[in-house]
Amino acid sequence: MISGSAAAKQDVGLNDLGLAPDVLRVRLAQCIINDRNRAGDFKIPIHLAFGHEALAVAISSIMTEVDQLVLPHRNIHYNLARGASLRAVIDEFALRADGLAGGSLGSMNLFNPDAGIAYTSSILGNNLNVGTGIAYANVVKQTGGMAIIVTGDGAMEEGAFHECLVFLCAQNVPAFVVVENNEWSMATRIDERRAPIDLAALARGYGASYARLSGNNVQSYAETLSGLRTAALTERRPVVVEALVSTLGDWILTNDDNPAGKYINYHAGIAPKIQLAELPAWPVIRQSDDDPVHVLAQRFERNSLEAAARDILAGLMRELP
Ligand SMILES: Cc1ncc(C[n+]2csc(CCOP(=O)(O)OP(=O)(O)O)c2C)c(N)n1
Ligand SMILES: [Mg+2]
Repeated sequence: MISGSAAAKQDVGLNDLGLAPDVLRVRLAQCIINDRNRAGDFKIPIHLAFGHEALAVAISSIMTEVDQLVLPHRNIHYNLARGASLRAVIDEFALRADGLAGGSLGSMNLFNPDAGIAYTSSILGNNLNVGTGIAYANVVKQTGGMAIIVTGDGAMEEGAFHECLVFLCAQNVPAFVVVENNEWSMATRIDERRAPIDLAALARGYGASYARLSGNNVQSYAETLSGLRTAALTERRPVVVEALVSTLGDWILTNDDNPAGKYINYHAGIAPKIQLAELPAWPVIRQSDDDPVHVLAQRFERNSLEAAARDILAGLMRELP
Protein backbone atom coordinates (compact mmCIF):
# COMPACT_ATOMS: atom_id res chain seq x y z
CA MET A 1 0.00 0.00 0.00
CA ILE A 2 1.29 3.41 -0.92
CA SER A 3 0.65 6.25 1.44
CA GLY A 4 1.95 9.74 2.19
CA SER A 5 5.39 9.79 3.85
CA ALA A 6 6.63 12.34 6.35
CA ALA A 7 10.06 12.99 4.76
CA ALA A 8 11.97 16.24 5.55
CA LYS A 9 10.25 19.22 3.95
CA GLN A 10 11.86 21.22 1.18
CA ASP A 11 11.56 24.97 0.50
CA VAL A 12 12.25 25.13 -3.22
CA GLY A 13 11.34 26.89 -6.46
CA LEU A 14 8.88 25.85 -9.14
CA ASN A 15 11.41 23.74 -11.05
CA ASP A 16 12.33 21.65 -8.00
CA LEU A 17 8.86 20.70 -6.90
CA GLY A 18 8.73 17.45 -8.86
CA LEU A 19 5.16 16.67 -9.85
CA ALA A 20 3.63 19.14 -7.38
CA PRO A 21 3.13 21.93 -9.96
CA ASP A 22 1.20 19.52 -12.17
CA VAL A 23 -1.09 18.59 -9.27
CA LEU A 24 -1.63 22.29 -8.51
CA ARG A 25 -2.35 23.07 -12.16
CA VAL A 26 -4.98 20.32 -12.45
CA ARG A 27 -6.57 21.55 -9.20
CA LEU A 28 -6.56 25.25 -10.12
CA ALA A 29 -7.83 24.66 -13.65
CA GLN A 30 -10.76 22.70 -12.23
CA CYS A 31 -11.49 25.50 -9.74
CA ILE A 32 -11.70 27.95 -12.64
CA ILE A 33 -13.97 25.62 -14.63
CA ASN A 34 -16.19 25.14 -11.56
CA ASP A 35 -16.50 28.92 -11.16
CA ARG A 36 -17.29 29.30 -14.87
CA ASN A 37 -19.93 26.59 -14.59
CA ARG A 38 -21.49 28.41 -11.63
CA ALA A 39 -21.56 31.54 -13.79
CA GLY A 40 -23.62 29.65 -16.39
CA ASP A 41 -20.99 29.29 -19.14
CA PHE A 42 -21.68 25.60 -19.88
CA LYS A 43 -24.81 23.69 -20.86
CA ILE A 44 -23.41 20.15 -20.63
CA PRO A 45 -22.86 17.88 -17.60
CA ILE A 46 -19.27 18.15 -16.38
CA HIS A 47 -17.81 15.60 -13.98
CA LEU A 48 -15.09 17.35 -12.01
CA ALA A 49 -12.42 15.26 -10.31
CA PHE A 50 -11.33 17.25 -7.27
CA GLY A 51 -9.38 14.75 -5.16
CA HIS A 52 -8.28 12.64 -8.15
CA GLU A 53 -5.39 14.87 -9.21
CA ALA A 54 -2.45 12.86 -7.79
CA LEU A 55 -3.52 9.70 -9.59
CA ALA A 56 -3.96 11.41 -12.96
CA VAL A 57 -0.66 13.31 -12.73
CA ALA A 58 1.24 10.19 -11.64
CA ILE A 59 -0.22 8.10 -14.47
CA SER A 60 0.53 10.80 -17.01
CA SER A 61 4.11 11.09 -15.74
CA ILE A 62 4.92 7.42 -16.35
CA MET A 63 3.36 7.20 -19.81
CA THR A 64 5.66 6.82 -22.79
CA GLU A 65 4.85 8.03 -26.31
CA VAL A 66 3.48 4.60 -27.23
CA ASP A 67 1.13 4.21 -24.25
CA GLN A 68 -2.57 5.02 -24.51
CA LEU A 69 -5.09 6.23 -21.98
CA VAL A 70 -8.67 4.99 -22.33
CA LEU A 71 -11.05 6.98 -20.17
CA PRO A 72 -14.60 7.09 -18.76
CA HIS A 73 -17.07 9.94 -18.15
CA ARG A 74 -14.93 11.45 -15.37
CA ASN A 75 -11.85 12.35 -17.37
CA ILE A 76 -11.06 16.05 -16.87
CA HIS A 77 -8.09 15.32 -14.57
CA TYR A 78 -6.43 13.17 -17.21
CA ASN A 79 -7.12 15.59 -20.04
CA LEU A 80 -5.56 18.40 -18.00
CA ALA A 81 -2.67 16.27 -16.74
CA ARG A 82 -1.84 15.31 -20.33
CA GLY A 83 -1.34 18.99 -21.06
CA ALA A 84 -4.62 20.21 -22.53
CA SER A 85 -4.72 23.98 -22.23
CA LEU A 86 -7.39 25.37 -19.93
CA ARG A 87 -8.63 27.52 -22.75
CA ALA A 88 -9.09 24.53 -25.07
CA VAL A 89 -11.02 22.66 -22.37
CA ILE A 90 -13.25 25.65 -21.57
CA ASP A 91 -13.94 26.19 -25.27
CA GLU A 92 -14.76 22.49 -25.62
CA PHE A 93 -17.17 22.56 -22.68
CA ALA A 94 -18.83 25.63 -24.22
CA LEU A 95 -19.06 23.57 -27.45
CA ARG A 96 -17.08 26.16 -29.42
CA ALA A 97 -15.16 25.28 -32.58
CA ASP A 98 -11.89 26.31 -30.88
CA GLY A 99 -12.36 23.57 -28.26
CA LEU A 100 -9.99 20.67 -27.67
CA ALA A 101 -12.13 18.47 -29.93
CA GLY A 102 -13.64 21.19 -32.07
CA GLY A 103 -16.61 21.48 -29.72
CA SER A 104 -17.94 18.08 -30.80
CA LEU A 105 -17.17 15.89 -27.76
CA GLY A 106 -17.97 18.08 -24.77
CA SER A 107 -16.97 16.60 -21.43
CA MET A 108 -18.02 12.96 -20.96
CA ASN A 109 -16.49 11.69 -24.22
CA LEU A 110 -13.45 13.95 -24.36
CA PHE A 111 -10.41 12.25 -25.82
CA ASN A 112 -7.25 13.67 -27.35
CA PRO A 113 -5.14 11.27 -29.43
CA ASP A 114 -2.33 13.82 -29.81
CA ALA A 115 -1.84 13.61 -26.04
CA GLY A 116 -2.07 9.81 -25.84
CA ILE A 117 -5.76 9.73 -24.87
CA ALA A 118 -6.96 7.25 -27.45
CA TYR A 119 -10.62 6.94 -26.48
CA THR A 120 -13.16 8.11 -23.92
CA SER A 121 -16.74 6.96 -23.40
CA SER A 122 -19.70 8.18 -21.41
CA ILE A 123 -21.16 4.64 -21.53
CA LEU A 124 -20.01 2.78 -18.43
CA GLY A 125 -17.95 -0.28 -19.33
CA ASN A 126 -17.66 0.64 -23.01
CA ASN A 127 -14.11 1.94 -22.66
CA LEU A 128 -13.08 -1.37 -21.09
CA ASN A 129 -13.88 -3.26 -24.28
CA VAL A 130 -12.28 -0.68 -26.54
CA GLY A 131 -9.24 -0.44 -24.24
CA THR A 132 -8.85 -4.21 -24.31
CA GLY A 133 -8.73 -4.07 -28.10
CA ILE A 134 -6.15 -1.30 -27.99
CA ALA A 135 -4.06 -3.26 -25.48
CA TYR A 136 -4.20 -6.37 -27.66
CA ALA A 137 -3.23 -4.36 -30.74
CA ASN A 138 -0.09 -3.24 -28.89
CA VAL A 139 0.90 -6.91 -28.57
CA VAL A 140 0.03 -7.87 -32.14
CA LYS A 141 1.81 -4.83 -33.57
CA GLN A 142 4.69 -5.15 -31.06
CA THR A 143 4.58 -1.45 -30.27
CA GLY A 144 6.00 -1.91 -26.76
CA GLY A 145 3.19 0.33 -25.55
CA MET A 146 0.66 -0.25 -22.86
CA ALA A 147 -3.00 0.68 -22.60
CA ILE A 148 -4.07 2.29 -19.34
CA ILE A 149 -7.81 1.75 -19.01
CA VAL A 150 -9.58 3.77 -16.32
CA THR A 151 -12.88 2.78 -14.74
CA GLY A 152 -14.84 3.34 -11.52
CA ASP A 153 -16.21 1.28 -8.64
CA GLY A 154 -19.63 1.63 -10.30
CA ALA A 155 -18.58 0.90 -13.88
CA MET A 156 -16.71 -2.23 -12.76
CA GLU A 157 -20.13 -3.73 -12.03
CA GLU A 158 -20.60 -4.03 -15.82
CA GLY A 159 -19.92 -7.45 -17.33
CA ALA A 160 -17.34 -5.85 -19.61
CA PHE A 161 -15.01 -5.53 -16.62
CA HIS A 162 -14.84 -9.29 -16.24
CA GLU A 163 -14.66 -10.01 -19.98
CA CYS A 164 -11.80 -7.59 -20.26
CA LEU A 165 -9.79 -9.27 -17.49
CA VAL A 166 -10.48 -12.77 -18.81
CA PHE A 167 -9.28 -11.76 -22.29
CA LEU A 168 -6.20 -9.80 -21.16
CA CYS A 169 -5.07 -12.66 -18.89
CA ALA A 170 -5.83 -15.40 -21.43
CA GLN A 171 -3.87 -13.59 -24.15
CA ASN A 172 -1.00 -12.45 -21.87
CA VAL A 173 -1.64 -8.78 -22.60
CA PRO A 174 0.09 -6.10 -20.51
CA ALA A 175 -2.30 -3.32 -19.51
CA PHE A 176 -3.42 -1.35 -16.49
CA VAL A 177 -7.05 -1.55 -15.49
CA VAL A 178 -7.28 1.35 -13.07
CA VAL A 179 -10.31 1.37 -10.78
CA GLU A 180 -10.90 4.82 -9.31
CA ASN A 181 -12.68 3.66 -6.17
CA ASN A 182 -14.50 6.63 -4.63
CA GLU A 183 -17.12 4.26 -3.16
CA TRP A 184 -19.91 6.05 -5.02
CA SER A 185 -21.91 5.43 -8.18
CA MET A 186 -23.96 8.59 -8.63
CA ALA A 187 -25.98 8.83 -5.38
CA THR A 188 -25.37 5.35 -4.00
CA ARG A 189 -22.49 4.09 -1.90
CA ILE A 190 -21.05 0.60 -2.42
CA ASP A 191 -22.55 -0.64 0.86
CA GLU A 192 -26.01 0.46 -0.29
CA ARG A 193 -25.93 -1.16 -3.72
CA ARG A 194 -23.93 -4.37 -3.67
CA ALA A 195 -21.74 -6.78 -1.74
CA PRO A 196 -18.16 -5.65 -1.31
CA ILE A 197 -15.85 -6.92 -4.05
CA ASP A 198 -12.32 -7.87 -3.02
CA LEU A 199 -10.44 -6.67 -6.10
CA ALA A 200 -7.15 -8.21 -4.99
CA ALA A 201 -8.78 -11.65 -4.75
CA LEU A 202 -10.70 -11.11 -7.98
CA ALA A 203 -7.55 -10.10 -9.88
CA ARG A 204 -5.72 -13.10 -8.47
CA GLY A 205 -8.57 -15.35 -9.54
CA TYR A 206 -8.29 -14.19 -13.13
CA GLY A 207 -4.46 -14.28 -13.12
CA ALA A 208 -3.88 -10.53 -13.13
CA SER A 209 -1.55 -8.62 -10.82
CA TYR A 210 -3.04 -6.21 -8.30
CA ALA A 211 -1.84 -3.01 -6.63
CA ARG A 212 -3.61 -0.61 -4.35
CA LEU A 213 -2.83 3.10 -4.20
CA SER A 214 -3.94 5.24 -1.29
CA GLY A 215 -2.77 8.39 0.45
CA ASN A 216 -2.53 10.64 -2.64
CA ASN A 217 1.26 11.07 -2.56
CA VAL A 218 1.87 11.87 -6.23
CA GLN A 219 5.59 11.11 -6.16
CA SER A 220 5.24 7.66 -4.60
CA TYR A 221 2.28 6.89 -6.86
CA ALA A 222 4.50 7.66 -9.87
CA GLU A 223 7.33 5.47 -8.59
CA THR A 224 4.98 2.57 -7.91
CA LEU A 225 3.19 2.88 -11.25
CA SER A 226 6.48 3.05 -13.11
CA GLY A 227 7.59 -0.23 -11.51
CA LEU A 228 4.22 -1.82 -12.26
CA ARG A 229 4.42 -0.73 -15.90
CA THR A 230 7.82 -2.40 -16.33
CA ALA A 231 6.63 -5.56 -14.60
CA ALA A 232 3.44 -5.75 -16.68
CA LEU A 233 5.41 -5.48 -19.93
CA THR A 234 8.05 -7.99 -18.77
CA GLU A 235 5.60 -10.50 -17.33
CA ARG A 236 3.06 -9.85 -20.09
CA ARG A 237 0.05 -9.59 -17.86
CA PRO A 238 -2.50 -7.00 -16.84
CA VAL A 239 -2.47 -5.18 -13.52
CA VAL A 240 -5.61 -4.16 -11.69
CA VAL A 241 -4.70 -0.90 -9.98
CA GLU A 242 -7.24 0.05 -7.31
CA ALA A 243 -6.85 3.70 -6.42
CA LEU A 244 -8.73 4.90 -3.36
CA VAL A 245 -10.03 8.40 -4.05
CA SER A 246 -12.42 10.82 -2.42
CA THR A 247 -14.27 12.90 -4.97
CA LEU A 248 -14.24 16.26 -3.17
CA GLY A 249 -17.05 18.80 -3.45
CA ASP A 250 -19.72 17.39 -1.12
CA TRP A 251 -22.51 19.55 0.25
CA ILE A 252 -25.67 19.42 2.37
CA LEU A 253 -29.04 19.62 0.61
CA THR A 254 -31.73 21.27 2.71
CA ASN A 255 -35.30 21.41 1.34
CA ASP A 256 -38.87 20.51 2.38
CA ASP A 257 -38.13 16.79 2.07
CA ASN A 258 -34.86 17.14 3.96
CA PRO A 259 -35.35 19.87 6.55
CA ALA A 260 -32.49 18.50 8.65
CA GLY A 261 -30.20 18.42 5.60
CA LYS A 262 -29.08 15.51 3.43
CA TYR A 263 -25.44 14.72 2.64
CA ILE A 264 -24.70 14.90 -1.11
CA ASN A 265 -21.47 13.37 -2.36
CA TYR A 266 -20.24 15.28 -5.42
CA HIS A 267 -21.01 13.49 -8.69
CA ALA A 268 -21.25 16.07 -11.49
CA GLY A 269 -22.01 19.68 -12.28
CA ILE A 270 -21.17 22.56 -9.99
CA ALA A 271 -19.42 21.81 -6.70
CA PRO A 272 -21.36 24.49 -4.81
CA LYS A 273 -19.03 24.88 -1.83
CA ILE A 274 -15.81 25.19 -3.83
CA GLN A 275 -14.93 28.71 -4.98
CA LEU A 276 -11.44 29.70 -6.04
CA ALA A 277 -11.61 33.07 -4.28
CA GLU A 278 -12.43 31.38 -0.98
CA LEU A 279 -9.69 28.75 -1.04
CA PRO A 280 -6.36 29.24 0.77
CA ALA A 281 -3.39 30.70 -1.15
CA TRP A 282 -2.53 27.20 -2.18
CA PRO A 283 -5.77 25.54 -3.17
CA VAL A 284 -6.51 22.97 -0.47
CA ILE A 285 -10.10 21.76 -0.29
CA ARG A 286 -9.88 19.26 2.57
CA GLN A 287 -7.27 19.17 5.33
CA SER A 288 -6.61 15.44 5.10
CA ASP A 289 -4.93 12.81 2.96
CA ASP A 290 -8.15 12.71 0.89
CA ASP A 291 -6.83 15.86 -0.77
CA PRO A 292 -3.72 15.43 -2.98
CA VAL A 293 -2.98 19.16 -2.62
CA HIS A 294 -2.94 18.86 1.18
CA VAL A 295 -0.59 15.88 0.85
CA LEU A 296 1.94 18.02 -1.09
CA ALA A 297 2.64 19.85 2.18
CA GLN A 298 4.08 16.66 3.66
CA ARG A 299 7.05 17.08 1.34
CA PHE A 300 7.34 20.80 0.55
CA GLU A 301 7.22 24.00 2.57
CA ARG A 302 3.95 25.87 2.32
CA ASN A 303 5.79 28.99 1.08
CA SER A 304 7.06 27.08 -1.93
CA LEU A 305 3.64 25.66 -2.68
CA GLU A 306 1.93 29.04 -2.33
CA ALA A 307 4.45 30.67 -4.68
CA ALA A 308 4.00 27.86 -7.19
CA ALA A 309 0.19 28.10 -6.97
CA ARG A 310 0.35 31.87 -7.59
CA ASP A 311 2.54 31.41 -10.69
CA ILE A 312 0.40 28.61 -12.07
CA LEU A 313 -2.83 30.50 -11.46
CA ALA A 314 -1.44 33.59 -13.20
CA GLY A 315 -0.51 31.42 -16.19
CA LEU A 316 -3.98 29.85 -16.30
CA MET A 317 -5.66 33.26 -16.10
CA ARG A 318 -3.63 34.44 -19.09
CA GLU A 319 -5.09 31.53 -21.09
CA LEU A 320 -8.71 32.34 -20.43
CA PRO A 321 -11.06 33.21 -23.27
C1 LIG B 1 -24.13 1.86 -19.22
C2 LIG B 1 -24.42 3.06 -18.34
N1 LIG B 1 -25.27 2.95 -17.31
C3 LIG B 1 -25.53 4.00 -16.52
C4 LIG B 1 -24.92 5.21 -16.77
C5 LIG B 1 -25.25 6.42 -15.89
N2 LIG B 1 -24.09 6.75 -15.02
C6 LIG B 1 -23.24 7.76 -15.35
S1 LIG B 1 -21.99 7.93 -14.24
C7 LIG B 1 -22.60 6.69 -13.28
C8 LIG B 1 -21.89 6.30 -12.02
C9 LIG B 1 -20.54 5.75 -12.28
O1 LIG B 1 -19.89 5.41 -11.09
P1 LIG B 1 -18.34 5.10 -11.14
O2 LIG B 1 -18.02 4.19 -12.26
O3 LIG B 1 -17.98 4.63 -9.79
O4 LIG B 1 -17.66 6.50 -11.49
P2 LIG B 1 -17.69 7.85 -10.62
O5 LIG B 1 -18.77 8.69 -11.18
O6 LIG B 1 -17.90 7.47 -9.19
O7 LIG B 1 -16.35 8.45 -10.85
C10 LIG B 1 -23.76 6.15 -13.84
C11 LIG B 1 -24.54 5.04 -13.24
C12 LIG B 1 -24.05 5.28 -17.87
N3 LIG B 1 -23.40 6.43 -18.17
N4 LIG B 1 -23.79 4.20 -18.63
MG1 LIG C 1 -17.39 5.71 -8.20
